[in-house]
Order: sequence, then structure tokens, then C-alpha cells
Amino acid sequence: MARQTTETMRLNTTAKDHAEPSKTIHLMGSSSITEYTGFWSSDSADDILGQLLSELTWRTDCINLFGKRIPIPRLQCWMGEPHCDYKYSGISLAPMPWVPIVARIRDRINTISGEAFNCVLINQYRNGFDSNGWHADDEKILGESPAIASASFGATRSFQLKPKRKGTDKPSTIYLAHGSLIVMNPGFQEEWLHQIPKEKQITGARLNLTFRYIPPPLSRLEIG
Ligand SMILES: O=C(O)CCC(=O)C(=O)O
Repeated sequence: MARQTTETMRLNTTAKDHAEPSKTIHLMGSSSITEYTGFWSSDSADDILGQLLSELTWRTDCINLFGKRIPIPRLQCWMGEPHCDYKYSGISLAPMPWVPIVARIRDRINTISGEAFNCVLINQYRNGFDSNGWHADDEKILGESPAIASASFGATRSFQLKPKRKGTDKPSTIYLAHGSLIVMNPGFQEEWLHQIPKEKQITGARLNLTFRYIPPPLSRLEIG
């Protein structure tokens, strides 16, 4: 799971909803990732996975590559407060209003993290052929040093990490299991890239929800 630049500290071991979940801190250079395995119990995670798959409206978005429109290798859904328009890799997303199951997930994550996440990108990896290439969640609209929380349901997938600065370091991997949560802490997006590589032997679906915070536009009063 870890490699040279990642130190891991296991802090405690319980793993039931509403109990103190198992927490591991991966120190990543001058930043860190906090990992909660079993943040949702297996039964709750099963229910959430079923509900999300049946209740959400999924979109297939396309990026421009060498003058062609290419579908991204996963389905997605963007949800959040009305002001949370989002743009990445040339894809423009207007937020769907919160559905109750996602709002409950958000509230639980906001409580444990002390953040105020107000929007979420939900990715559906239909099987191991679906993937998400190297990137950082460092769009300007997210502010200077954003925290990003990422919840996973369904098939366990490899979450690979490598520093932005060029070097010989091989990627390190955290395995994101059913019902787990990670928080990429402030500072992480500035220094590190992450990806979900293709793993063609995986046949099951995985849903991932990455929660973000987009500040509301300044009111006329605040602008002066
Ligand atoms: O699926 C994941 O765990 C990562 C998703 C991700 O990188 C993103 O939505 O920006």
C-alpha cells in the first residue's frame, strides 16, 4: 500500500457506522491523506451502492482529443448547491440538486472532516475497463489549497499517487474498498497527481463520490 515517501500511522481500530472508524494517516511529503476503512459498515455500504445505482441519472461526457470528441471511460453525475458550476478537461457541469442519500453521505463526511463540502462529482466505473487518468483536483474555482473527500462503494480499485515534480518515484497505491473514505488534506492537490488505472480483471462496478467546496459568489454588498 505505501512506499518510501508515505508513512502510515494506524490510530485506532473500530469500524462500525456511528462508532469511531478506523483511521490511517498517510504522510505525503508536506501533506497527507486520511483514510477511514469501514467508514460505512458492509450492510450500509451495500444499501448505499444499490440506491445510488438506481436513483442517479448518469451522463457520458466527452473530451476533445486530437480534434475528436472522445467519451471518457466512466459515467458521471455532478450534484451540489445551485452556484456550483464546474469545469474540468473542457467538460462543463451544472449541478443536479441534492438527492437525500447523497446529502446524508455529505453530512456524515462534513461532520468527521470538519469541512463544509457543497458539491460532489460521482463517478461510476462499470468494470475494470473504466478508469480515470492522472490529474489533480486543483481547478482554480476550488480555491488555493482545497480538501477533497472521496467515498467508495462497490469493487475495490487501486488509487495511485505520484508527485507532480518529475522524478524516478514509482506510483504508490491505496486500495479503496467498499464503504471506505479518504480525505485528501489541504496541500495534497498542489504536490500530487492521482489516478484510477484500468484493471481489466475487475468485473464489478464501483462508485466514487469526490466531495469538494466551491465558495458562493460574493454578494454586491461584499464587493463594496
Ligand atoms: O475514483 C476515484 O477514486 C477518484 C476520482 C477522481 O479522481 C476525481 O473525481 O477527480
